Amino acid sequence: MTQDIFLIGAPVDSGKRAQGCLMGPDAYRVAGLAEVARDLGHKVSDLGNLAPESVTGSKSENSAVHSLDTTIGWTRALKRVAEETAPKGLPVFMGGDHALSLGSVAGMAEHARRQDRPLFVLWLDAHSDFHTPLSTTSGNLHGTPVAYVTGREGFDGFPEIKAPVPTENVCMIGLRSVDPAERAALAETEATLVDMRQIDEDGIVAPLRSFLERVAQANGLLHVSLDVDFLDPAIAPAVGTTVPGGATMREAHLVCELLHDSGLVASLDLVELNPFLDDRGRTASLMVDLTASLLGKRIFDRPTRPFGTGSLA
Ligand code: HAR
Ligand code: MN
Ligand code: MN
Ligand code: MN
Repeated sequence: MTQDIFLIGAPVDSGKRAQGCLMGPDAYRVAGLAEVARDLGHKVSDLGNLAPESVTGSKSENSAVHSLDTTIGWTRALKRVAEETAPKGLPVFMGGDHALSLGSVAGMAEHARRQDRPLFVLWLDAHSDFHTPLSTTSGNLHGTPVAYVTGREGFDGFPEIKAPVPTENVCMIGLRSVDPAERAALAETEATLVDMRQIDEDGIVAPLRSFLERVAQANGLLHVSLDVDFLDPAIAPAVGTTVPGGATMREAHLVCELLHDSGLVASLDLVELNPFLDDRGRTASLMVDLTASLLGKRIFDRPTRPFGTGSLA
């Protein structure tokens, strides 16, 4: 299955204090993301880099919160480009820090609403990113997108989300750094939370397959948000928030290979790459390799087991 792929550079660097993610889109270009996708037979358009809309005067009740105007500006711009590109193909958001998902997922939620289909979100991350601007103690808004898109309170000034993603449509895989306020809030939800211990004990395939099965049964659209820190920092050092004990090379490829076989992916974020921290480009190259697996690269062809038939449970 070949697709129309839209590469959207989103040099968002407002979601945390340490800078460098703004270089992410160009690192993906240098690492050959467009060429890899074309080699797999896809039609690829690089739309260049987006800029945030101009926003001034936003204020948060939480004095820790920083870069609110810029982050709201990015959210508006990204939401719009997601809404524009999703009806025509597969948008790939080349970040940029994880604050970009405030906009990409908000736009996909609107796209899904217009299609009258449910949106599902797969969050591949060490972190749950379930703070609100009121609960965050770091003030770093890259830790908030899942709360925003599921309709939690506290996002004054951000675009309205008409059809928030139900928490039962959210699956987080790779968790190993969850703050107390996030833990308490997540306990009130129906989100599927797959931490590293579960992956160690049961493997990464079982929870992913059962989630994909649910997406297929519901005729859902799937947004995948891949945070570099999902991966173990030994293989992916170019990230500000390294957390030891992450996914291995093969676990990550297997996730992407299964995502490809599912045929369900409607949009993709590549986030938190900080090229300033990379080691001879290897993190950028790994993220491109993983994207290749997600877009159909395989070692050998094999019969794919269909999703949505209930046969995989
Ligand atoms: N929970 C912490 C905070 O809110 C760390 C969030 C870090 N988030 C990312 N993206 N790096 O997952 O500050
Ligand atoms: Mn994240
Ligand atoms: Mn993270
Ligand atoms: Mn590969």
